[in-house]
Amino acid sequence: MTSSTETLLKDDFADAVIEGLSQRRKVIPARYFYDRKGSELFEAITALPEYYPTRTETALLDAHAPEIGRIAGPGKVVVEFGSGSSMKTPVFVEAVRAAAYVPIDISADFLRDAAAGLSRALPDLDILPVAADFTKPIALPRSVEGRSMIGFFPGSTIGNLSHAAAVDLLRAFRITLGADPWLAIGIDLRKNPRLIEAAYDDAAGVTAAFNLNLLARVNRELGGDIPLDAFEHHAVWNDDLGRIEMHLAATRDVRFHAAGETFFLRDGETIHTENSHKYMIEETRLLARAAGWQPIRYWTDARDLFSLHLWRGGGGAMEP
Ligand code: AVI
Repeated sequence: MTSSTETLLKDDFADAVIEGLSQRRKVIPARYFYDRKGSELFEAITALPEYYPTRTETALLDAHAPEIGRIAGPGKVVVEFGSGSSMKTPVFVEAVRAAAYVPIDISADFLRDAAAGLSRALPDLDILPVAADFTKPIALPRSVEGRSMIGFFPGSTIGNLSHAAAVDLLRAFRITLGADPWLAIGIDLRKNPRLIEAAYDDAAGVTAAFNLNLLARVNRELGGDIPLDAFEHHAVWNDDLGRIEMHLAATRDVRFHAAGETFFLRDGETIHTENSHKYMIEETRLLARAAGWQPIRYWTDARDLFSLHLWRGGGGAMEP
């Protein structure tokens, strides 16, 4: 990353923290979890016994990615939104017999790691990284223009968005993927809330450390003096909104500085840091259709924990 990009991202973080902590209901957007330390902690979360999504989705991909390849047809360009997760990408790219792989990420660091990891696993694959914000429709490299593409969006990252933002994102994917777009997407399912709460509040405290790292990051990057011992991790199922929420709750009245401002939280007040929506299958279909996708097939595990979907876009005729 160039230093001017770093400065821009830092300003963006400072603005988001000032805005979020100035509200009556305090928030820091979840996208700021993923500095290097946060990304390492997230990797550790994916291996926890309570965190079922990653291993369930991996098993679904192992079992069904070849079928996705058969239905969508071989020789597609695989476009991954978000840097490749080292475990899932090679399995998918190989199973669909991809002609090329285009990882898209806003972070040049993550992209470099993803491309290097994949070229070691699949040395003959044509890899064309794109550093861009994929939440808006973007132009892909000229060499893949006009070729048939399949988007890959695993991990139920879609669940971290509001429903409206999820529809906008899925619409942007459809436009980015050209005239005959396909999408393979992992979506976590609604289930017994106790299982979900355990997945977001593990016994080893890794998710708590992941959540608290956000405050540590404010201290490191924005000259903050937040006393971390005045906050604890909460993970709460919100049944009305079908989502697990993560908060950082003040355990006493606390005053601190960050990004040049002073903030105050009362004992028990929280900073809302993340939503992770869980869907019913019927809701995944509504989501697909609202964004101009046609659900083709889906697969779930034996316990109905997680779902893997194959959708097809309506072709070039569809309105953005
Ligand atoms: C990245 N995302 C899909 C994860 C999730 O499950 O919502 C982030 C996460 N937060 C806590 N644990 C995992």
